Amino acid sequence: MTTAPPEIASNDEETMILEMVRELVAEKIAPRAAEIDATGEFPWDIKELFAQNDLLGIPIPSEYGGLGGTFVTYVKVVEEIAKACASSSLIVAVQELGMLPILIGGSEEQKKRFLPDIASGKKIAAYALTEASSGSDALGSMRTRAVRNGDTYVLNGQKIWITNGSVADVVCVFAVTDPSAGSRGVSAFVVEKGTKGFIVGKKEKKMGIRGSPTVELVFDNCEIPAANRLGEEGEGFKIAMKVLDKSRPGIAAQALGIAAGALEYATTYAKERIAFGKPIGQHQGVGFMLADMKTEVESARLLLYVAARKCDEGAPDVSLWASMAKLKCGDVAMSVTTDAVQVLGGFGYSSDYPVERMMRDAKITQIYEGTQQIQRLVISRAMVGKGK
Ligand code: COS
Repeated sequence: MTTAPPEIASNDEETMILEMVRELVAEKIAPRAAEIDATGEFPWDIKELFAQNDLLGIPIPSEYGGLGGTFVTYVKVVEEIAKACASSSLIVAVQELGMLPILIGGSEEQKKRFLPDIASGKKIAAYALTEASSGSDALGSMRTRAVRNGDTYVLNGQKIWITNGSVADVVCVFAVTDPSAGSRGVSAFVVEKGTKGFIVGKKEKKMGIRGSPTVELVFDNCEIPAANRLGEEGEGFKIAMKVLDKSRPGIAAQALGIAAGALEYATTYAKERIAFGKPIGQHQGVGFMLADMKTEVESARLLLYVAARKCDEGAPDVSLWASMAKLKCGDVAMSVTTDAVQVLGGFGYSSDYPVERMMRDAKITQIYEGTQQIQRLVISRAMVGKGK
């Protein structure tokens, strides 16, 4: 058992939520995880389960229909779900990612219009920044254009790698409104499902998080009301970056949960599997591996909870902490799941055991919401500046 330092320990309300989540995970999510991975289908039943239990709007303020909870609670919930099923945890994490542009950049009217249905789970939200030629270089290579036409904007372009894009009702899309204005030439828009010219394209076939649909979105003369622009024209890139500051801890939480789930499984296995007359965990070769895995998971967890607290406080150095948490947790997810497969030996490599799925799921946490290289860029820029 570990005792959390007081500043990150749960209060009564959070403890209640986490107990409820642990029960849901044990009863309804863990038994479905392998099947969700195998079929690669979006688990609508689990999305409903989250909606019924108010887990889709944890950090949305109560005046907009959310739980009004903290980011600390939110990341702990994502972590608990990811221990059993990374795809399911992404339903909670991407609902947050998709609503954040509205919470951060939206007017009072827009927040009242969009957030309650997202908080209740009636509508699914997504976030569309990435394009074929602009992943890490999100700003410099953005091609999607939005052109003002009276009371509307007409969007043309393509976004790729959009998590939940095919199931989303509300997508926050970033597009260039002024190609000559650099970072001040991007604007943010809410595009609603069913809008003419909003087309769901190719679905990616992925190594992991297979129950989470990742798709291309095409905007073909897609005309949306100007009332769906978030913030002023030209404020979109800053909104996109501020969103990532608060969403990267969610992905860090997913990564940490995957690592913790794999560690738990490997530890139980190492206590039960006998070799040379005793449990393999009591052989130094395996025992020391478990010790390193445990130390990595616990240190990643501390970093993550501090980053989440920074989100709650609106701390000026939130980018730095969010990126450090994402970097550490993503790397820990990859190393711990790889070691968990090793602890299980041949069984670890079989899909009859969950650790191979966890290892496949872990990889994406080093790639999306900013690669590990981008996190290092953000961290080092916070330390020594950007330069030319
Ligand atoms: N909060 C507020 N504003 C921010 C910001 C933040 N966290 N980060 C950057 N900005 C602002 C800068 O202050 C700058 O504003 P000005 O032009 O007014 O000075 C502007 O945004 C451009 O910033 P910068 O010059 O740092 O942009 P770069 O093109 O160098 O790129 C990185 C910045 C690399 C950090 C950004 O492109 C990035 O995060 N890329 C990865 C994107 C990503 O995570 N994709 C995954 C998609 S989501 S699944």
